[in-house]
Amino acid sequence: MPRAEFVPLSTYRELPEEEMRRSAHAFLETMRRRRTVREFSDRPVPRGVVEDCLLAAGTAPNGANRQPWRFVVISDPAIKAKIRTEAEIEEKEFYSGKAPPEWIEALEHLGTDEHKPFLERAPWLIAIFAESYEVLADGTKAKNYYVTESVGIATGMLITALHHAGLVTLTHTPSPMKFLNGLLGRPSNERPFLILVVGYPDEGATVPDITKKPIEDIAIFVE
Ligand code: IYR
Repeated sequence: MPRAEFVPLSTYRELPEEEMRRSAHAFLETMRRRRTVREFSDRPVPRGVVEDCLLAAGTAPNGANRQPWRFVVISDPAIKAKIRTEAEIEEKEFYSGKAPPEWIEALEHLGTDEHKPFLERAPWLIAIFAESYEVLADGTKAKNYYVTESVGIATGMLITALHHAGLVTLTHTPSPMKFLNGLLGRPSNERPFLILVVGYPDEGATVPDITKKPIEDIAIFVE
């Protein structure tokens, strides 16, 4: 691959320190309002909003700029119903014996079970795939790098963008998710990463009363 041309960093914007502090803190407050929601309204969400959030996710840093993510964005009720059926088959197995007891116990406080009505009710499902390698026009394979890290970062940015737009999400990971390739017609070089459920919260939606770890528990400063 030819060496990239370099251009001036013209998009960077430095903030005066006071504004930097305010901005960092305001963003923290914004992010503290994000909650994973399992009760969705069926109110439609404009496709353009989802497109902008996907483009924001697509700005994510990633291995060798290969951008190894694919987002399959579904509003078709028939496809959503099929995803729900398949996911509930996997989840039923998970909750009735496949998952080790300590995993089930760790999930107890979240109140999850094998029923996944949100997969049909929410206006959008985004099935996120990680492209393990790219198949070039001549059929040869081009390796991708740090695929899981890259897709994880992009997914985090997508969740953040959707929250910033006033929507709620649920990261849903039926396991195994291989059925998504067949259902959505994706090739075998794309591995299902997760399903992001997107929409408005249902009226009266509730969330588990949980907290996030304080700074001492998540960060070690070496100064
Ligand atoms: N995929 C299952 C189980 C599940 C697992 C974890 I880790 C969670 O944080 C939540 C649920 C489900 O969606 O119910």
